Amino acid sequence: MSDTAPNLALPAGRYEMMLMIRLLEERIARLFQEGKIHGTAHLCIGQEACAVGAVSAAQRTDPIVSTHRGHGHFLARSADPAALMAELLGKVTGPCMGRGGSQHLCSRDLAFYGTNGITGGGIPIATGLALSQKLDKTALAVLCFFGDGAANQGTFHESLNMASIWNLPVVYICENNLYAMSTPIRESMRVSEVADRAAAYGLEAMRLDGMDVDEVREGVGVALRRARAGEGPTLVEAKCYRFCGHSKSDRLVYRSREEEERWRRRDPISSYRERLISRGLRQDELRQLERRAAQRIERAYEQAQAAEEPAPQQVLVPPYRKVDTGP
Ligand SMILES: Cc1ncc(C[n+]2csc(CCOP(=O)(O)OP(=O)(O)O)c2C)c(N)n1
Ligand SMILES: [Mg+2]
Repeated sequence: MSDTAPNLALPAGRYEMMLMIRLLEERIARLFQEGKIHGTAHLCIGQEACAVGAVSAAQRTDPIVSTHRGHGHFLARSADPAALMAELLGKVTGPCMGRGGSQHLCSRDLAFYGTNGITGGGIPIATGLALSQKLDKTALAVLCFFGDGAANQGTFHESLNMASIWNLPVVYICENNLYAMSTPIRESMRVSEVADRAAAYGLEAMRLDGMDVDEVREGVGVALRRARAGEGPTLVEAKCYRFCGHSKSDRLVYRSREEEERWRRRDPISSYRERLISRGLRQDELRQLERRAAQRIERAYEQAQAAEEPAPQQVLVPPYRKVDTGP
């Protein structure tokens, strides 16, 4: 097998990318415990199908706006785990030269307009990006990720209204993992689904199974085509579940082990593996691909570990590094 980046247009490539995200985040969790990564990090373990499905439906130059839970979005776009790892370890080879970290991770070269520690903070940024695509008459459409908690922020309501009246090329993707920190969605909104709110602003609504990478890819693909055709924005709700705590200090007292187990049985990675086998992919091919994904993450860690720390005199240099955008 070659060592080119996983091809997300192919089912095996989507499987490999989901696995890379999972393995990278498990590595990140260990590095946190060992005190090698500082600050905070929110893991998307369990939500990989949303990231890979949505990003795989977009063109490489379509702008992406992410959230505080954004490692998966970044990796799906960049396919460069070493850059992400370096950023988290504060090394100069990170896309923000180690100064962005998990919560301020961005790369103009990748049209990746940032993870964001402010709940709902990315939604107006995505809306502005969509307005600029329209004014500049580009053929690009924006992917805007956010959580169910962010759908209760004013930024969500104002942005959706504005995007709707101006018919902006943007796809709003709510990764509804049923909780905002410890608050279950049923305690924070009266409507049963975030997608119900699309009607209030005259947007198309789309409800997707966020544990199914192909369903997300297909649905977001339809929404992107609508956006590009000038048919306006869509509010996509992808129901999913985070398998880990909200962040590193969460004891998960607000949800039951039974609920977690129910969702774990729908693990987006193992269930997709079964689907690929039922469609004729051989076990040994999958195992080879799994070994390669694990090697890629280990190599990424070694490269990031070996990279330089930023020099003090670099502090005034704008924190952007050119990222290899591949072929
Ligand atoms: C404006 C703002 N308010 C509160 C917080 C604290 N906070 C961090 S993450 C989070 C929950 C976000 O929930 P959701 O949007 O559902 O995303 P998830 O963490 O579930 O992916 C909150 C309230 C914040 N970061 N920013
Ligand atoms: Mg949530």
